[in-house]
Amino acid sequence: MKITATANVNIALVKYWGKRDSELFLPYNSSISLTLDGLNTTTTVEFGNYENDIFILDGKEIQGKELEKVIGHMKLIRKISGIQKKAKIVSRNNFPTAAGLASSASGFTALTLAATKAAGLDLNPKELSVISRQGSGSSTRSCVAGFVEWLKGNKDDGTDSYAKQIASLEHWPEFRMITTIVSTEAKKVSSRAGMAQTVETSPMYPVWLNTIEQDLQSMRKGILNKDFTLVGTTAESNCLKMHATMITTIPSIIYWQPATLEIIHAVRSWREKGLETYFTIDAGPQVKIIALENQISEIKEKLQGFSGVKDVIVCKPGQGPELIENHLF
Ligand code: 2P0
Repeated sequence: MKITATANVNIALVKYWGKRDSELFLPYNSSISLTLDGLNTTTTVEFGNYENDIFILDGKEIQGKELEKVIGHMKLIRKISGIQKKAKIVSRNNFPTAAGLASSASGFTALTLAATKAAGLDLNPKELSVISRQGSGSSTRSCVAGFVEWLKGNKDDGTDSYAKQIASLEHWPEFRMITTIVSTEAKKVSSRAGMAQTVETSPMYPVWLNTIEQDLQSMRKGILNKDFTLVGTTAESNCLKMHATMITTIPSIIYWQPATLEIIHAVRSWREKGLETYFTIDAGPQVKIIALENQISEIKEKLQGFSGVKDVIVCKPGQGPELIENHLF
């Protein structure tokens, strides 16, 4: 049977950076994110008489490392479901893959939903997130709508490391994330390799782990009370702490470009002048601005003055993954 699923990207407000088990994708710390409306991956899966799994992304047949990741995930789904057949997988992002947005998050969530369903499984969001996690950590959080916590769990088998909703998208509909695209070049150090190096070599990593519970507590409280200042200040300082662990990794990982720093300074100066916004940055140069709906037109206008900003994408809280009827092949 042919099944098609769609899933949104998510952006972390308290970040995931470091695995305690890289086979099962178990993180050292819990993380909190917002699933975003409008930035999504659509994936069609069909098990059939194929010699090997075939993966086509945005019209191109994928080989090498990216294909290996997908095959590894399909093996897991075959093991769980008992299905033997190989599959054809066709996938499409509605944003440029190289834009440094979380394409592996939406990608593995859409793949997990479509492939498990095509294999005859009917999973709830918690079960889906446990399987999706083993394709890519950040995809755990795209399995659920709105404001989401990926619980790190304590068990060795990973059954208690899954995504749980903190608040639905109706809870805070005015909340916005603005992605500024400053570079579309592929990054030199992948998140997967980067976080492993950080855990191994950064003298700041213990500080990250020692202060994360406080950040998680503040973020949960900020979201539940719709306290924009608490959410923004916590997100910004958590992001800077994560980048401090990256920068102090040996060899150093610096994802920022000059335009990244330019926007950081701009957000801080807007704030001093009364436009209360905050920033967060992932494993790449793009800056995400945390804002509220009534600030969007002013921020967009201000960003027009930045020659380093190639594109601006505004997103509101989004849905979890869904099955759809429009197959890609
Ligand atoms: C996050 N990032 O919380 C953090 C912030 C990047 C910086 O999750 O190895 O692509 O597949 O688990 O999920 C990126 O990590 O890495 C990430 P794997 P993934 O959003």
